Amino acid sequence: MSEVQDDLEHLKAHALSQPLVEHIYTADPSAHVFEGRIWIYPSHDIEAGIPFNDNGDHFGMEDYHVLSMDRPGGEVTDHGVALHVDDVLWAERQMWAPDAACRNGKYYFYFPAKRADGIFQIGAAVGDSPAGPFTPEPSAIDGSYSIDPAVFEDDDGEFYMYFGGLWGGQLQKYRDHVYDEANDLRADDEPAFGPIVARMAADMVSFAEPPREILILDENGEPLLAGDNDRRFFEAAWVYKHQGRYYFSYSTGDTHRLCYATADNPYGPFTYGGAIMTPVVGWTTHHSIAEFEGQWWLFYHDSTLSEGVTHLRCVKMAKLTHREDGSIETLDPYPG
Ligand code: FUB
Repeated sequence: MSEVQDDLEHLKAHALSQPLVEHIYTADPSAHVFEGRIWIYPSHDIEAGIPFNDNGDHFGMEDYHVLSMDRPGGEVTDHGVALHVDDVLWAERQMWAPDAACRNGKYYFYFPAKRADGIFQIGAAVGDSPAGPFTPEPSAIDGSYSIDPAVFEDDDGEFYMYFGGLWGGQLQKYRDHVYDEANDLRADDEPAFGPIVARMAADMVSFAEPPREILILDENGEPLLAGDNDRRFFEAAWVYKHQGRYYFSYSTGDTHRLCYATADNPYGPFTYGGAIMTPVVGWTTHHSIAEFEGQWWLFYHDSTLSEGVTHLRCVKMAKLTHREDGSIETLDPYPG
């Protein structure tokens, strides 16, 4: 056994938790409690045979499966294909990290995909069951761009979509929400790119307002800088509320951490709070957070199931703890 394989075996043996399913590769788990059951909306990883690059073209996913369980540790059901790229008129490839929401008994599924011109947008699809299938809208959500939609329902019944991702996610190509191929990453001493937010319209398949950029501030109230790779937003937005505060959590991408920031309203600015999880096996790290019967859970992925292949991942879940002061205890995915 090589040294690398030896290390992987050790990490697998000492993992915080095990894959929720092993019959398919899954990633980017967005978890919700609908109708008293835990529903997980993951990416469905496949070996698409596309060479690796920094744009993530090797993440060539084509469809989505929905997973569910009646309780943590319960049997996980795979509800089969809920949506396929061939059924989406506007999309051509790369069905990346999705999310879902429920409003007035209807279920809405949100997903990023590349159009034929290679530009990512975010689509919506509608169904009558949390398991799908979902019927896609004929066009992408007007005003949406980049990747990784996460839809948060506030206590007043308003829904907000958070989205955006750097590098292959194309967020750096936008200024004031307009794409230009000539745009690129900001200099290290400039403010970091923020995630984007827009309130959803009542139809849940369009925005009620123009998208706006969110600021994440440091401990001195200054915007995190583009060169602050350990703390700045990269991709994989998620929002939830705990004890009246809004928690925005995300991946730092090239430094492979899950971090969070808090605010007193859904638009921010958010103030950086700390790390939720240290790096996992594999390049990407992407999560969601949900409460089930009074316990908070972190849903995340790593690449242990494929022995470290970065685009063949497996979703997992672990208990998450908020301290009395609202801060989050940092999890080590391989504590042994
Ligand atoms: O799964 C494809 C991409 O990898 C996601 O959209 C990102 O968040 C990263 O997990």
